[in-house]
Amino acid sequence: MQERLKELQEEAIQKVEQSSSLKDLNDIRVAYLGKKGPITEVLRGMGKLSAEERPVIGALANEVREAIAAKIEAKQNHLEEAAVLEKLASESIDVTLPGRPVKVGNHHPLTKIIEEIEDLFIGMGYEIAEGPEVEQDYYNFEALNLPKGHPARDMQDSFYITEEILLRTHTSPVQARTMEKNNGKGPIKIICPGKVYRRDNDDATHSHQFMQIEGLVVGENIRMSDLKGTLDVFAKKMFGQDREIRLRPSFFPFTEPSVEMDISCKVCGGHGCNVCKQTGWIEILGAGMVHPNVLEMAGYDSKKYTGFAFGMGPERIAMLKYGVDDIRHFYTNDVRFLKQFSVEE
Ligand code: 2NL
Repeated sequence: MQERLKELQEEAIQKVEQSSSLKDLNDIRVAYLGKKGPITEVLRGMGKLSAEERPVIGALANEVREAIAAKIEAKQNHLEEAAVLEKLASESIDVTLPGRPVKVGNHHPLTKIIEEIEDLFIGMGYEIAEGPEVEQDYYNFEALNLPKGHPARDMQDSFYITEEILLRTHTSPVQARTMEKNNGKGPIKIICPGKVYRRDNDDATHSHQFMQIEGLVVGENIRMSDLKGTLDVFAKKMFGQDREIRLRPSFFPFTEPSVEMDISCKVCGGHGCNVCKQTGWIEILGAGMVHPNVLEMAGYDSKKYTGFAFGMGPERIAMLKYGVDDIRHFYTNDVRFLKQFSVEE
């Protein structure tokens, strides 16, 4: 019987050594140490042994069982550790591998134009001012020298919410509000970008919703020459140092005198082509000296304070700068169009 136990121990230990998985180990455990295993069987048969043999065999059987159990446990620890190491090795990350490129979008062409213009004027000491798109008739028209019934209101046919509330037709009300807030004091140097609305039928050059950027300077001794110098800096920075500007007399109800600014045509160098409609000049914006009525309504003494203002359409600037032939491209969100502006400057 002692020999049988020794054999069992050797046999089990050999199997444990040869095992290569936790499942094998468990099978061995069940086979040798389980309730139906050979060692349990030996212990069960102890009753048949003599009183001298019993403690010897009992002690040996326990020894054998513990030896096998210890061997199984050691092997189990070893297998578990090996599994962890293997998992770690297989999951290690090579941090030196190049990353996968992330698809990045780009700014909308109008956003690019507006930010470029903002930066340019911030560089000249201007601040950005914004205001509501749903506006009072007073700030959109009256405060800008466009009383009710004024014929020039027809040019800015609008979307009315009520008799007195409308979608703003230009960003000028932001400037009127800023002047009012300054309580008759200068100086003011602001740029007002934003969405504006007009009741219009959309075509290649018209949109019922579009962008505007206006500028306003109010202070003492602000003169027409300041306006001209400012617009010259703007035109050259925006379209190239080789561009000339030209001011033509015009009319706006909120400025007096009023002008329209053209830049020299780069395509033909001034000789006349399709882009400049054979004139050598391209119209860019409207401007003028702030009308005394507008200054007075905002609380300024128009004898002491003067100012200049200008307004332009970013769509038009973008169309000229990027060669876009239809304003509707800016609003139909065709990614094939928008992607062409993906190289950020
Ligand atoms: C254009 C012309 C212009 C202004 C906008 C303005 C604002 C105030 C007072 C005086 Cl608060 N003027 N704005 C002046 C002249 C022209 O815009 O063709 N815009 C697209």
